[in-house]
Amino acid sequence: MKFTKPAIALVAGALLLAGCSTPSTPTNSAAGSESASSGGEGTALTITMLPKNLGNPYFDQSTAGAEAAAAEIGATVTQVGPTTEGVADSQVEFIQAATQQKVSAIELSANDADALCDSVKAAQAEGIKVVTFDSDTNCRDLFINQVSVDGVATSLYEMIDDQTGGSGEIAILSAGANATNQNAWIEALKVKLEASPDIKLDDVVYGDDADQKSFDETKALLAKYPKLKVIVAPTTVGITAAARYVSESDFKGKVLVTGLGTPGSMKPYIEDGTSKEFALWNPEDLGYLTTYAVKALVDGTITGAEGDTFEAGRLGSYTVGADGEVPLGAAFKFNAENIGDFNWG
Ligand code: RAM
Repeated sequence: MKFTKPAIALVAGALLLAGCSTPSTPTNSAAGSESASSGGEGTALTITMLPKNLGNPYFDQSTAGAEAAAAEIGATVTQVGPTTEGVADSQVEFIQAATQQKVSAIELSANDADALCDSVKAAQAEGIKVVTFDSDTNCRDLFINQVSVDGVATSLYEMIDDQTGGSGEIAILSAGANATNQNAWIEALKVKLEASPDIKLDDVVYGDDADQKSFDETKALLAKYPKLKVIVAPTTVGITAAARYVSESDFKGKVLVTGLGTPGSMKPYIEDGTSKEFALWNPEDLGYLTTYAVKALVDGTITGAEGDTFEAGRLGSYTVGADGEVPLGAAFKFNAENIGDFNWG
């Protein structure tokens, strides 16, 4: 994917806008938090928002976006989810609970492509629309995809190539071992790395989007592979935990941490040199777009077929692509030159 200046400017503008808003703070319990709105018209649209886990600054942003859209369309968003680790088992319970509550729709970032499908299909059988965002399943009505898999893998590859200087050992610290999005990005990255035979991928380890586990996995990685040049964490929780470990250890100044992160949590590590550059998209826009897509599905404006179009408030018009995917946009790279412009996450 090319990172043209207009595209970067566009994404940067959207990110700056997101930085001006006040993100909601989800509860840190499995009970969930509710945001009701009296704005807009139409029937009572009730949405269960089920991220991979709670207490994750990335999902704080996507939920804030969902709530902003809900306020505009008169919907209710209730966030629920696993309290710590991003794993599939507990997501099943939340899907079953939402099904019993007969909500209109579930917005889901899946910790597994297949393990949730029995519960998702049971929800759909009750007429509930299931729209994935961020991380897909093999059973849903629509997937709101932040950036194409190739787009994410290209950004990761470019940063690795730059930060290793084209040779040396790297390792990946991922989220859950079955996370659909991370696994797709890692597979695409491995293909790109074939073009750089002097870059050696030593290992892929999993922190489950849990801070302590990600910290411990980073420590273990560096004990096992002390010559690592770059740790690549394509997860906002993982990258921050990895950067914290490196910045407090003797590896500071020797190992760079890159991947996908939120600017707020990574700012200290850009400033102290532990991270030279990392990337992300706008998770608030992702939640916002997802909620407008849900409205269009429930209204019957779209069915999820390729070519269907719908309006998404301040983001404008969107078209459903192949395989029921709606792409949000491009990734953006954060570094010392621009990190001061962002304060969210
Ligand atoms: C974490 C989650 C999420 C991913 C981001 C980059 O917050 O794993 O799924 O998209 O990182």
